[in-house]
Amino acid sequence: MSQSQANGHVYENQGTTNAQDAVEADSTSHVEYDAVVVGAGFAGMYQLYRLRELGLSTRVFETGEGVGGTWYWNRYPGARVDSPSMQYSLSFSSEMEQEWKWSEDYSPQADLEGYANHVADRFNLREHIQFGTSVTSAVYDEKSGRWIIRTDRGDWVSAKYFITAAGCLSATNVPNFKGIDTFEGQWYHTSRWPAEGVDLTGKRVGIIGTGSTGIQAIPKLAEQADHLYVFQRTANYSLPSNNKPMDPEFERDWKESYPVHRQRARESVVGVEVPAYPDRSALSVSDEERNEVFESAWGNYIALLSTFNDIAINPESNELVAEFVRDKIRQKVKDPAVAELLAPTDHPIGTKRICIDTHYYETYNRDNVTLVDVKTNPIETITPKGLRTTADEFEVDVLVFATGFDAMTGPLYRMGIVGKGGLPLQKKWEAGPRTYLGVSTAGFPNMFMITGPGSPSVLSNMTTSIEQHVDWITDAIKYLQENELESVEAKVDAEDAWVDHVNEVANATLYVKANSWYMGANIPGKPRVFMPYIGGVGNYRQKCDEVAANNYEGFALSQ
Ligand code: N01
Repeated sequence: MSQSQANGHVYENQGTTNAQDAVEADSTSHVEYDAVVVGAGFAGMYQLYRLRELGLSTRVFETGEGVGGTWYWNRYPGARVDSPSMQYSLSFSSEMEQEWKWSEDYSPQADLEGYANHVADRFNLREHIQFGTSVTSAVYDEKSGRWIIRTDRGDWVSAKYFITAAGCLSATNVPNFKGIDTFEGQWYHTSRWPAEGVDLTGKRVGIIGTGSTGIQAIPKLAEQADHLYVFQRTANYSLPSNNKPMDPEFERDWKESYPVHRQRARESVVGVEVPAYPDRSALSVSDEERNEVFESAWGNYIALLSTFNDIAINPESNELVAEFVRDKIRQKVKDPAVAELLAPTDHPIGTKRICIDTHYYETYNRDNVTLVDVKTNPIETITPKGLRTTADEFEVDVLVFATGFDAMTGPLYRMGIVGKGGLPLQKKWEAGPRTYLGVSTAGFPNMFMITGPGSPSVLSNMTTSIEQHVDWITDAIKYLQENELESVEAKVDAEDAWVDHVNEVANATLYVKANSWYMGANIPGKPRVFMPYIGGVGNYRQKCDEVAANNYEGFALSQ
């Protein structure tokens, strides 16, 4: 590694020796940084920016060849954000906020990747990012009080602070289908879609998965393919995005009062400013009034689940919204049997991530689209020519896996994180993730997780939550520096109390009833635990601020 790459100090032949196998004496040179950040999406880039402000030498490792994280990897046709563009953006630079122009209400992948590149260029971040490099292990060396970080390039560095910014949905999940190796066509996971695209003209295409990704991709794949087979195991609730080109007047108005909008988002429940509805139960109004309220929210889907105060907790109220959405599906899909298959009945609405679409249900009215129910007749095997269910055989040229992610913990486990006493993170969390505030975990000093399990993260507008975490982490590091402290580590009792609280608020909702990736239910063998914090972005921020104001209450600080 060259000095110019680094802004850290190069040490020859000084491998640290006491931290387990991965840290054993190493004959290669290494660089010592103040901080290592893993991931160059919005989280990693903003963390780098803030640490540079503090004067810390920082290295960012990024598996991809470019910045953008989610928006670098998810290039599948139809990929688009589901938070409004004016709110799904970084707020730390008011100049950038004013300069940047979004072309649509809900940005497509290309715009977001372009924005990520703009952030990197505008703030000269690239020189501190090592692309095409995956962290293979990060081991805490108790003797030196430093993290030893190894990469798939065979090199290693050390750092005082180790910060994960690898996203919650970056570890792809391709189910272990029998026969997958025998398939003679092309297959792709949506999150590893080739940058140059895939020409599907004249092809028979099969897609497995009807979550947010599948629901966005299916209308686009149907436009290109000769025939599209959609293999659906579980129907999902999807609402129309009503996406449209950005209205210049709306943009101007919003930009004029950006700080007010941002503050409202920070204090909100899900990190997005949404219309306020009266605080009342869905059961407290007439059918007519309720339907009017639902109709009004249909045009602003983020609001639908906030129209009444008991949709997430009262099965009866929840069912009223669910049936409203099922009716919409029945109105859109011409074949009643297909409509019934597409109408979800096995989980309360909102307990799996609500999907947002552009002409999803209408796509099933096309002659070249076939919906295949793989719940009733599961996929038996992938064959050389396609796929066989227990009822039928399908020949396809291309298979698309929209089969999701090993969410939240997956990206962390893939980094091989080992804390004090040689304890792997995966071992510590074998019964489910245990964190204090979702940002730290006992036994892993000076390690911070941006949008980790136990924080609002995936239940919120990610840019709001990312900025809150990065600011909090940066302040914590500044506090250590100013007070000449060497390390910060969550205390076990504070962590236990936080985990109890995370579980208590989740258990008071209907969320725990669904077999969702929030619960780890999509990955065989993963513990069934509700991973994100559902207590609300605003409340969570307040709690984090209180902890900081009380000299990092619940953390052990050492000199
Ligand atoms: O993944 P998913 P995703 N046989 O896990 C099916 C974010 N996101 O990539 O439900 C057959 O939701 C599985 O079926 P089932 C967003 O947070 C955001 O779609 O397990 N089917 C399901 O249908 C989202 O929630 C945006 O029965 C199998 C699908 O694959 C998250 O990413 C866009 C199967 C996986 O759905 C993940 O969404 C896209 C098998 N063996 C994503 N295994 C926006 O911002 C899995 N499936 C708009």
